[in-house]
Amino acid sequence: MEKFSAKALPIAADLKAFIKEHGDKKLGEYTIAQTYQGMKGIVGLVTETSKLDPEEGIRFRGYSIPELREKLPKAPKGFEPLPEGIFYLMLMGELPTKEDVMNVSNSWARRAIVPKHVFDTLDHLPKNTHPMTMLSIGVMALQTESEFAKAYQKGINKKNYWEYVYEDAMTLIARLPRVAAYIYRKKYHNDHHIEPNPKLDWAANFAHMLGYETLDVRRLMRLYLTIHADHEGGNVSAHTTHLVGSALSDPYLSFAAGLNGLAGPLHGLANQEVINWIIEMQKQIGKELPTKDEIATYIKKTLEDGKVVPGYGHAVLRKTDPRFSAQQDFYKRYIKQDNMCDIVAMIYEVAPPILEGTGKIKNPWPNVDAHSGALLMHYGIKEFEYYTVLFGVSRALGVMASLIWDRVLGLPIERPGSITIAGLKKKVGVAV
Ligand code: NMX
Ligand code: MLT
Repeated sequence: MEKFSAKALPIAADLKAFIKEHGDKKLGEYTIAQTYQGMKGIVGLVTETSKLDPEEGIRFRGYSIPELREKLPKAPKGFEPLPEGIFYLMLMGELPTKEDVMNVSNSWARRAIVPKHVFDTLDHLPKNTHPMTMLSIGVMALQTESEFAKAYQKGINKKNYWEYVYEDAMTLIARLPRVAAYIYRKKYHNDHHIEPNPKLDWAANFAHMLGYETLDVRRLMRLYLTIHADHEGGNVSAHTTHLVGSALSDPYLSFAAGLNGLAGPLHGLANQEVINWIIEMQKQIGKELPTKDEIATYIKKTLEDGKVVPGYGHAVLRKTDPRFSAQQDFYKRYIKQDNMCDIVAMIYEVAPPILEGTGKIKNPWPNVDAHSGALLMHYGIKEFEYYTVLFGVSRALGVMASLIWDRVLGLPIERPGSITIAGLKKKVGVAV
């Protein structure tokens, strides 16, 4: 925390001076259409942790995914980055050393004990509760532990908010894999739970608690939890966490809200949808490995039925998502042959021209969710209804790092204006 405050407090002071001097300068103009089309292209947020370029994809504090796979510290005998490293990078704005990563890992291991009432809460839910609903409820149950909420009730100086948010963020990230693994083992393994192993890194320990001990799954989990961590500030889960946090709702309340956004099929749930859609395709065609022509027909039918092709398109990206490419690379490097991954590759060849042909889909290329499920299926993690939980565990890293920055920068409550249809028409001189 000392290292962070030494870095962040001067930046916060500098920002205040910057806004005082330049606050009245224009950032841009926007149209009526943008107001109706999800505010796309309107810059209304400041997010430090990562920045998305429509052509090139995501950069975390300036580093692309291939660069991070090379530069971030790895576990002994590991080939993929440790997610502790990307959290450090997003929070501190600089690449961590091996020791920095060990410190984060140890801090999370020390904080990882989940209070019993969280498990009791999950145990009382109906068996058919969706894993994302369970995760959100699990995070809400963890909220009893919020240091920020307790301190605020006692009364604290604004200047110190960030310290409590930092504590909560670290504890929440530390406990999240245990809660997520509990949900998995409860739902799919008859409540046979696996105790954490504090000697393992965060991702390997998560894989262990899920019931997967191989080096391959550890590798996949480290990559998965790294690449899903953040996607600048405007995506639904990040923006929601930030928005709810701006009311000084504590990190647990804020993150649970973000998770509820991630649970939507146009956002994080798309990873579950992709596998569901491929399995349905296999059933309809009656083959495990359909041909490209058969896949094309299935895609066209999906569009004719007024449904989206899951895993394709993006609100900002206009090229293949580098997170998709990183997973393709993982497949080629470590797996080499798998029918489901081969189907993903065939869809990549077939889908873009068909989607482009509609003339309305702005991005015909695959996003992160187009590939992730196939890799998990390969290693036997076949319960695709659970996949968004993995995304959620990873997304905590980015949105919690951002929430700490929100409070250290002293950002106020978020409250954009809104307008009625009549108000809009009046503005452009159309009779109402
Ligand atoms: N399949 C069919 N139609 C699509 C697709 C798609 N993959 N992508 C966009 N469209 C449609 C979209 O529904 C809209 O139709 P209409 O005008 O009839 O309302 C039209 O194309 C224009 O949409 P865009 O401006 O290209 O996309 P938008 O920014 O509105 O939405 C997504 C972005 C990601 C929500 C959209 O591409 C989509 O629904 N993709 C499939 C779901 C998905 O993979 N989501 C995961 C995104 C990544 N993540 O993890 O969050
Ligand atoms: C994400 O990772 O949040 C998604 O790609 C969605 C987005 O960026 O809007």
